[in-house]
Amino acid sequence: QVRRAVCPGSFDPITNGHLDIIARASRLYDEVYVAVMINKAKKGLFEIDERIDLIRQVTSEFENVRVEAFHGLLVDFCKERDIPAIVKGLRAVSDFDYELQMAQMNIGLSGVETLFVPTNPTYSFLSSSLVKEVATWGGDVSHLVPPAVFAALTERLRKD
Ligand code: COD
Repeated sequence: QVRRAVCPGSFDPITNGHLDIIARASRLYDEVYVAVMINKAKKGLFEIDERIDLIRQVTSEFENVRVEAFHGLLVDFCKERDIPAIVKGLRAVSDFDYELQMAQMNIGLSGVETLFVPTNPTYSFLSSSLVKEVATWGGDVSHLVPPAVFAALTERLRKD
């Protein structure tokens, strides 16, 4: 029996915090799917294809990690691929309320379990939105995202 898990998110863009969770999941499971949510209502800084491309680049060392887009319910993505577990990072108590709601909804909908991994304390304050905000105003985020993401951010923000 192949043990599969999914790390879902918006990944706009992927940060070192996301990457840490994906790396740890890849050590615990045989196959890890990184599922990039398509949200038509919310235009991000990066297109879905660009996010996927960046995630593939920065996870290329992990042979058991695959990256895919999804829309609709995460539990349907899981059902279609026979994935029994969602792996999420927990940064702080502030994440907990909403994450617990989603976990309980997801197990109620289809029996998919959610496992929480405590964030590496180095990244506990880190989010894609803060990275974008700081980078927009010229702050240095090079230690918060992988080099390929830093390059893409710099390029994107220069154009805008
Ligand atoms: N350290 C560790 N982990 C982190 C960090 C960090 N610094 N930052 C983020 N993470 C982890 C968290 O586990 C987080 O949940 C995940 O990475 C993704 O983060 P984001 O910000 O890219 O993504 P979100 O929060 O926008 O993603 C939300 C989902 C896409 C997971 C959620 O909305 C979802 O499942 N949507 C699908 C629709 C659905 O099924 N809805 C019903 C849910 S009950």
